[in-house]
Amino acid sequence: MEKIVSSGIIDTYFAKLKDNLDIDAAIVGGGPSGIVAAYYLAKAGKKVALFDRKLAPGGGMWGGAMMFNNIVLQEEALPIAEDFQLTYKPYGKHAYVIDSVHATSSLLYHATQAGAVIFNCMSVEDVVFKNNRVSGVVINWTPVLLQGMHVDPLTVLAKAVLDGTGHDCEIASVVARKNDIKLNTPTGGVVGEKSLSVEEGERTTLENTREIYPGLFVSGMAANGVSGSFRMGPIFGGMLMSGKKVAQLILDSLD
Ligand code: 48F
Repeated sequence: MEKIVSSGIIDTYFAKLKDNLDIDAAIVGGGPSGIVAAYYLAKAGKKVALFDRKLAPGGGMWGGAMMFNNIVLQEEALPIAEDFQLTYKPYGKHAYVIDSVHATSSLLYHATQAGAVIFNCMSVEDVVFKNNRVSGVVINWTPVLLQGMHVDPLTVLAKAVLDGTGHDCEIASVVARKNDIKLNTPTGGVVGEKSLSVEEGERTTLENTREIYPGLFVSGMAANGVSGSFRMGPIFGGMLMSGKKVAQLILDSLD
């Protein structure tokens, strides 16, 4: 039995990894926007893998606000909440409150049920850059990077790469820094996010969700970060809507 447990895990894990070395969409970051994007892409029949450096993907959604584990959604995001079968309660005018653990686990459940493959404990440290196009991601184990070990990475080819890494916009930053190119942002580089303004931040998250370089898309806080817009705190409708919007943009580009 000991041997079956170990070989079962090893055989199937490596088959899963091998099966995802050339995919339609590579999503970097399992925050709400990345998971929602993974769900709609997988639902549309695309081959999609999501990489998150943490043991538990979910990004900034688990902790609510200051670890008060509830989050707020606005009315416009309710159709997405329905798609993920989230249970919410109205609070005040046009606001809805959801238990953040229920919300995060439901997002992850539906994305994986739809066929998105999640690789946790894996960091994306760079992209594959070919013919002036972002063409995949460069992956390594998070503990390798945390330890500062000099171990070379592996690559995953992807027709589209989504930077859903949140406030630090890590993938857009590495692409801009290394390749002497201009991104589709106000400065041509990563502008960096502004302080907190809820309505403005929510609105611009959706506006800033776009392809910022051939093959490279941004969603969620990374979208606002690259374009120099506001953060918004523990209201998550913009994140969900950004994930849905970017999935459609990627689908359009794939077709
Ligand atoms: O920050 P995060 O939750 O992304 P998001 O979808 O949502 C933002 C909100 O949570 C919140 C907010 C809402 O109002 O302001 O902050 O923009 O999740 C980002 C995920 O990306 C992972 C990280 O572990 C987290 O789960 N991540 C970041 N960089 C990398 C990465 C990387 N280089 N490789 C792999 N995963």
